[in-house]
Amino acid sequence: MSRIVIVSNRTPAKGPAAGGLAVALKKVLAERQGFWFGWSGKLTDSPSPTAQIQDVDGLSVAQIDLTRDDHQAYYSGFANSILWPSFHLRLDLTTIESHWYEGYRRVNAQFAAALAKLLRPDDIIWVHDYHLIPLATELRRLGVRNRIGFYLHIPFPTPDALYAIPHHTDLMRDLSHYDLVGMQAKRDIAAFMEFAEHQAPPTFASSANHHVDFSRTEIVAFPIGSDPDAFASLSVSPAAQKMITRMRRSLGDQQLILGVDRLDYSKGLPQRVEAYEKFLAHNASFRRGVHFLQVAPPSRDTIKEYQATSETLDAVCGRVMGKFAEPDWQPLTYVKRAYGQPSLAGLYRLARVGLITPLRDGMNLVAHEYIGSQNPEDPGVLILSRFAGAAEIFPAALQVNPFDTDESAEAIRVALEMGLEERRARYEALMAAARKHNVGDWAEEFLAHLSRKPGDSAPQHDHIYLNSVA
Ligand code: ADQ
Repeated sequence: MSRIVIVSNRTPAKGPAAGGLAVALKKVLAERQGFWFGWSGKLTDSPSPTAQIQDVDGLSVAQIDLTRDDHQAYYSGFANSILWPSFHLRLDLTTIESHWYEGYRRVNAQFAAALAKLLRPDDIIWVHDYHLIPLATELRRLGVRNRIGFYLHIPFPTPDALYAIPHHTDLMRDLSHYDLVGMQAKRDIAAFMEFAEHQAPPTFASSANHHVDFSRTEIVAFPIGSDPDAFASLSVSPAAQKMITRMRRSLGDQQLILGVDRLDYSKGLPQRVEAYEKFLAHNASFRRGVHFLQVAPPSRDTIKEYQATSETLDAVCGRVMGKFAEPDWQPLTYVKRAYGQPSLAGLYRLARVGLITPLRDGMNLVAHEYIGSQNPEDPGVLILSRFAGAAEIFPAALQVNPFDTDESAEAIRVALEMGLEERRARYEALMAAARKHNVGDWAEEFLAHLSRKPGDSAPQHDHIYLNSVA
């Protein structure tokens, strides 16, 4: 059986895996042999031409170091100040520095050079996310002929947002050098098709001679999931119970409304707090009977747009406290730190409402985890943004437009007043969908596709929306 090589910006650390994705990919490697390749997290004066291989909890991990300048241009610059905001349709939050692109390509070339030395001819290579779009091009340039797949964890941009990215045609040509490109949702495939069919109009800086040929690349939607049954078990584990007991003590009879996110402008946090503010303003009888807990540890906090989001959130939370808090009742708690999965599972289980309202999201695994953690006898209600990839999987959630804070406020009221029968019916539909899209099957399906030799017939499953784009 071929080895599997997983490539991502960062590799897993020692200790329990932080998320379902890392668990599922570790399992793939344990079953199929292979290794994980990525950046070590170390910044050095000169780039490392060769990867250091080490054993991380029985997993073979190959890592390279990057120079400070390259990392800044590749990670904070091109990947997270251009690609991330543009792919999330936040062109207003992009910062464009032309030299970042060179750093981005340089790091991808460095990844390719170090990785190529470790490859065997029949290894199957699975590359993850927007940091590494050019990797297949760089590997092919070095003569690598292996099957190479790419999975985009974030949404694919609409054509206008794509055209706003410097060198977008080169990036799309990079995608055409993969054998398989996987995306989260039908929405992403549709946006990709839009580009593939019409391609970018020329500008004075780019000639018209840049048609990208996708005829050798399969583009398939593989919606990612979590392991809902693992969350069901975790949510009744002693660690989760400890969190539940602690929370019950402080909540008393109040119903918990919960948000869990990385602190990122794509997650719609200020809008969410504003929706809660409107809910309290319009439904005075609920005051003192509810509490909103938002868990949002900082991420990418060296980037100024992330600092600004954090400040906005501080201000909105302060405003709601000032308006509604009383000496013996606080409307919300905002916690800026991460929790381990068992504690999160406890919080999810206790929450009568899961408030998951990103402005745009590739999938949103918190939605899957919230569903998995519910008590089937007395489940909570998921309020979900229609702009998360998860919205395609979970029609039984209360879906809202996160920009319309009046609508989200009304959804909070409906969720809190929902009777047991409807909550159970919705939960059953949601749990069935979460199981169907579990992360283990997701990884197996992607790899089954990628392992096919050209000419083999396609496996039959309902994730395929497009086989190839001519
Ligand atoms: P993220 O943007 O990080 O991921 P999400 O899918 O919601 O978003 O979360 C990923 C993981 O982080 C989950 O397992 C979750 O438990 C954990 N997490 C989130 N907030 C946390 C907190 N406050 N404390 C502790 N853990 C927390 C990107 C894309 C998503 C896509 C995933 C996977 O942006 O759209 O769903 O990749 O493909």
